[in-house]
Amino acid sequence: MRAWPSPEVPALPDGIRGPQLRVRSSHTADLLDVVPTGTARMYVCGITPYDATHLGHAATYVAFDLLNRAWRSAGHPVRYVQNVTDVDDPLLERAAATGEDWEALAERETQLFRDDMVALRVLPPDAYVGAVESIPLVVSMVQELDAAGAAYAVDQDLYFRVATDPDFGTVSGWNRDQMLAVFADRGGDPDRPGKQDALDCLLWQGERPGEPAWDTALGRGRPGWHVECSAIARAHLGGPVDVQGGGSDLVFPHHEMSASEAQVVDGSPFARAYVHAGMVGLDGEKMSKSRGNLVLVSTLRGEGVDPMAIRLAILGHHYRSDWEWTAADLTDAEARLATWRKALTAPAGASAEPVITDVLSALADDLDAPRAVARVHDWVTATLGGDTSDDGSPARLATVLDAALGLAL
Ligand code: 5CA
Ligand code: ZN
Repeated sequence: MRAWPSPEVPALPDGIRGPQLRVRSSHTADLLDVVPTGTARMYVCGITPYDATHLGHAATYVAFDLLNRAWRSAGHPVRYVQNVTDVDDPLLERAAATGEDWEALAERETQLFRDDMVALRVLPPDAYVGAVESIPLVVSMVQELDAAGAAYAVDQDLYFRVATDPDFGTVSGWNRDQMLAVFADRGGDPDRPGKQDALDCLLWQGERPGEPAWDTALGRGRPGWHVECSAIARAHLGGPVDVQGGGSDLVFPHHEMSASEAQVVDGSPFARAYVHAGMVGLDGEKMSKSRGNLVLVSTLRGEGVDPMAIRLAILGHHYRSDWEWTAADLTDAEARLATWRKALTAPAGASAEPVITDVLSALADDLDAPRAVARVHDWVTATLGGDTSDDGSPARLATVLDAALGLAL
């Protein structure tokens, strides 16, 4: 599948390099050094394209864009893979409800997502991979799971036996009760008769009347959700990946299951770090397509909002925190952006070198964008307050903000 065009990433000014990156992973209590050996490899779960990009999606993809940029600032090449869940229950249900062709719906919403990512200056993945085009990969992975004794049939469907992974549960660190409490709400079917364990998850779904299906060695059907991501990540990155990413609603079951499935066939951990972005809410509820309480990036863009103001508003919140989107987030960011532009296009400003160091350190310290933003804002205030002691400093700082924060001013 086509990704989207990349924004320019300027080289950091001479002599400037970011520190090594540390992030929080769900599977361990400590901050983790994510220093890749050779090329850094990141897999981030992509959209299910049945409705347009909302601020929650945008915040999650901006978070992993910061991670991608922090690695690059530290001098590491990065290989980044993202999927598109272009066949799954929510997409088919939406298409059935509106009478639209499911493929047309997926293509339209994927294109809108690409346009939103371009506007927000999010670097594209090196491989942008759909579930449909990955069916052969999924089929061969399910066959490997079957050969490992980790798959069984219930009617026409195939299930993953979670008990075959001795490390099942270590990605989330959740106990069985916590898992069972959310499994049904997050695509699982704990009560289906014939399953060996309530937590076993679908690998392959046999054809249902009126739903799309493909002829494969597993019979006619379509892929389960979790194995889609493990199969794509294994084929396009190899394992273990340095970072598996997504929003915190994917910690369980999605990231637990996809890691387990890969671990059973590979005999090694799926990822070194499992990094999760917090949930963005609106009016006290998680922003979600199924709830319909959405602020869409494309709506804001259509109203003429500068995408850099949207990005700056997102950067004002730490990626791991849950936060509420408010209209004030945007108006504050718009006002801030105007003052930043004034200071950063001046011929001289307050001393920039310590600010550059602090911005890169903040980002390397578990992607602390709010700290970086506050530091820049202090510099802007000093510069506009008349401190022009450093010739050329605005241009140097502007380059770093573009490369590391993705803010083209
Ligand atoms: N296709 C699957 C992943 S394989 C999926 O979860 N798609 S999605 O469209 O529902 O979500 C896309 C990404 O946005 C996921 O990483 C998800 O965790 C994240 N996300 C969804 N809602 C929010 C929200 N309210 N705040 C922050 N991130 C969110
Ligand atoms: Zn995924």
